[in-house]
Amino acid sequence: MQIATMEFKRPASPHPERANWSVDEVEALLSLPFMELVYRAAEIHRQFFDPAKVQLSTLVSIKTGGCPEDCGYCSQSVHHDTPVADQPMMTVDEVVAAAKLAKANGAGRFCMGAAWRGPKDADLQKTLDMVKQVKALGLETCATFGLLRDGQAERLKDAGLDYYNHNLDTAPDKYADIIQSREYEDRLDTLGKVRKAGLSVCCGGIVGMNETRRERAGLIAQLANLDPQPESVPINNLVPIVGTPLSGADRLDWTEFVRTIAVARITMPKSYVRLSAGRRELDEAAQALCFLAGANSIFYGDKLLTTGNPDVEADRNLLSKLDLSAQQ
Ligand code: SAM
Ligand code: DTB
Ligand code: SF4
Repeated sequence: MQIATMEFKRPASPHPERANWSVDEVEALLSLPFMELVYRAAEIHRQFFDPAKVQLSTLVSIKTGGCPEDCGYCSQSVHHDTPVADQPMMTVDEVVAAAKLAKANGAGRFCMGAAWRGPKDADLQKTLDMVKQVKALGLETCATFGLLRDGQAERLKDAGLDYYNHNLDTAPDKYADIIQSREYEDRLDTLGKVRKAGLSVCCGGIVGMNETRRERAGLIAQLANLDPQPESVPINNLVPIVGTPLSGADRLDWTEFVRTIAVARITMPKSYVRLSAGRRELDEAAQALCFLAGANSIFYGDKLLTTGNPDVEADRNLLSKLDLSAQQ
């Protein structure tokens, strides 16, 4: 029996890319009947992407712990008594070995994270070699080093960096409840520097921090109103860390997580939406719904920065069961 290949019908765009989303509009989308919301997001996803492809990014923490910032969710802040200790920076060889493994496992992008408020120039210098050598392996490169000072984004770009990850994390009016050591404006300033240097922007946030649906809408409106919109939008579900102020946060219901993904897809139709931290708490069926609702990227590899992620084997099985494949 011959099975007809499905043709993707491209519906007319319901809206051009736009940078004037109001929080009310985004909240209204989040509040649509669940099935209607997923359906609309899936339609838009098909308009701009091959829905059978998933982008795979592998993370490595090149400098773990001892961070002077006080982010209420983070295992690496010196302000919280967590099981994560301050460790020295990885060597270039160690980072390159991790990148080779990521490539052998099928990742397309390698993301280097550091527990810094921002890089000192001497530390940044050491990372440039990492970026150069990882890029030379044929991987896309991403870095997340915190706030950048003038000139630092350009140096990363010259070394071969493709993406800079810098999250807005939550709604502007919720920020001070979560982080006191910096302001929303500081994050926006670094995002501006990253854009100006010609780097691609990876910018998303965390849900499940006891925020309201309206506050989730506030985060998404901020992300969608970045002009141009970020190329990559990681949506993290809080991984509760013992010893942090948010360790006891109420778990977000999985349907609300799927809603967040769907609305990110609708409001940022051309961005990669990454199903990020917290995936171990989502069963396969919920992850499948996230892919249907427009997620088209994951963190791939047994570890995130300091916490676990589904192992490579489990992800391969899941993608295979869903007839999804890695974007080359
Ligand atoms: N220090 C840099 C910074 O804050 O930009 C880079 C590393 S920081 C760990 C990167 C991102 O990881 C944060 O912006 C946040 O979105 C996410 N993150 C950190 N801890 C998390 C947690 N416990 N659960 C979910 N996401 C988390
Ligand atoms: C992002 O949005 N999520 C990643 C990456 N960018 C750097 C980090 C998730 C961290 C989860 C908690 C941990 O492993 O410490
Ligand atoms: Fe430091 Fe980043 Fe953790 Fe905040 S999220 S404490 S800046 S490592």
